Amino acid sequence: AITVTIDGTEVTVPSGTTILAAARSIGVRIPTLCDHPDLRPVGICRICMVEIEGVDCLQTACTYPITRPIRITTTSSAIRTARRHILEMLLATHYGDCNTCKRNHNCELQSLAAEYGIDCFRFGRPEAPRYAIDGSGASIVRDMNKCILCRRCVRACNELQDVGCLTLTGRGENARISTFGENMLATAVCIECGQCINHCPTGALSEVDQTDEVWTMLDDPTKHVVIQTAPAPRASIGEYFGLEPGTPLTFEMNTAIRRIGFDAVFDTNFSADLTIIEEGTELLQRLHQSLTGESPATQLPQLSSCCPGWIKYIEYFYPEMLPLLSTAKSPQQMFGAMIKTYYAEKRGIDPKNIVSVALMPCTAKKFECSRPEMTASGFQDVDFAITTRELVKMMRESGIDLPKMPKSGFDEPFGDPTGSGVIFGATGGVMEAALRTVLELVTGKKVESFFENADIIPVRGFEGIRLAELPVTEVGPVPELLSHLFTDFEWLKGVTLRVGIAHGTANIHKVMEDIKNGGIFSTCHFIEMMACPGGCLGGGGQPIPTSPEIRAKRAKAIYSEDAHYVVRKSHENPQVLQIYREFLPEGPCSHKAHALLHTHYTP
Ligand code: HC1
Ligand code: SF4
Repeated sequence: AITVTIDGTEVTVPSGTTILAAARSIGVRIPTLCDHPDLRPVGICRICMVEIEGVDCLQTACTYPITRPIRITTTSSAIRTARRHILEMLLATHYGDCNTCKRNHNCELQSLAAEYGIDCFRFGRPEAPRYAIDGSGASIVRDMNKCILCRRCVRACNELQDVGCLTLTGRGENARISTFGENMLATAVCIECGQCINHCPTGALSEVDQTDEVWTMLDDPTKHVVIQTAPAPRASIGEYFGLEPGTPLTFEMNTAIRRIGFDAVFDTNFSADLTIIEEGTELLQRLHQSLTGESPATQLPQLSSCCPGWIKYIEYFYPEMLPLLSTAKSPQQMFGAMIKTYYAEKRGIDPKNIVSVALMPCTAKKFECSRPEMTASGFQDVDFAITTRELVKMMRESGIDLPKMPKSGFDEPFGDPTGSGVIFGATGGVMEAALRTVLELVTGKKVESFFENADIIPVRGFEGIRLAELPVTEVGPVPELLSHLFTDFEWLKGVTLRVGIAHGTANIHKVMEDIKNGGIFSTCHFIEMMACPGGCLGGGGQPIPTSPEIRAKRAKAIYSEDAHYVVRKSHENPQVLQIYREFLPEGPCSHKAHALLHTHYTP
């Protein structure tokens, strides 16, 4: 350990710690633009310059490793002049007006310019845009006129996501961020996860804004506009209203959504539970085929299929492994199909007049609802997927101060939130919900008799890649729900279920390579894959900023909601069971269930 002095305060840090990290550890704030807690430091923007006694020129705090006792100054007239100069240079090439920018009030460049008292464009400003805005994709918009070349998007796309869509091209004043092969986003190899947006300090990247289209539908008296709300946004939306990350506003959000003008608000938890029944049943079918040798070609491990960013990833990079994907649609899409069939029938509304909106933490969900496979109801099943950020915009336009809203519940007939549905929002949540259900259905015993409570801790956490084993020591009689498919579960007795979890596509990449090479993950029975770091709670449509710390707080909120709900297992969700009785009487994975709730992705 080495002791250094920062602005007169001593601090002892392990050798190799950067000046930036050492300063942060004692609460000294050094401004940065290219630095991000999710990404490796690169020292490009140079805003973090500091003085080191005895060293001639200013040094970048984010890349300077502490290897000897030094005296550091983080604020002085020379430092302030240098930082101002950098900001003025950035503003000289930055085209666009803060007033008309989506990141107004949430832009790191804007905040720093204000902090450093920049009150004129000393080096001028561009009179006209230099680049055309690329809004050709389903989910992401790129406006390179606002780019400051910090490369956080490039690093997110390459380091975190391992997609390699974004890259730096050109030199000097021609340097710019482009897509690989200079393709427009509509044709680029992009998984639409939105991590580039979440890591951008300015308004150069944003989601395709569909709020105007939703407003038009809300204003049309002939339309019945409903919204389903995903599990992750409720744990983060408060961040845009001045609350700490991880302050859930589930029920305040319902009231706000009705005030905005939606005719009904449903909880995606319902269809998350439906997904678990379908996907869990499919897993049992695949296990049965493989363990009894009924079908030697059975595809295991089954890979989860609710994350559209991940689906795009496997389609692009591992098309030959598509048969491993569960055929179950995502909860968003299952709900879409149910709303325009079951709900329309029950409420006596012509499905052509139903507008189905989904509130999602995710940009790729926009792409997902526009997929040609997603029309099982005879219509586009989900019409619009809006991000948490877009809903906040609609709330602001409606003068809503969300935390002050009274609480209200969800609309019938899809019922109240469940613990198993809400944990879908965190990495490992889909797996935990699936295991709660599969274990109980197979053994006939409560999960609580195997674990301390319904928490299945071995699958929780933030490790990028996780592996867990659960021995099935006993089996029970086949429950009614599955009696159309199995006569007994003897074939599962003594089997150790091996499951895997990966989040962030760089981690998914490793797992996929491991499966291909016959490694440990090829021996798994089921693997949950989520494209975004932390799972959906770290999704590309969530409040900015993001960091491991913020995501951990959101996860805590999600798990504490789960612990407080009465129903914590998908197969105990009364509305889901009701749907099987009333609407899908042939049961999970039956012909009708397949037609509405499953799909196939073809290479
Ligand atoms: Fe998700 Fe899902 S968990 S994918 O993260 O399976 O987006 O929140 O709604 O569909 O339930 C997202 C979240 C979400 C779906 C569910
Ligand atoms: Fe979207 Fe969630 Fe997948 Fe991220 S992890 S791409 S937010 S579904």
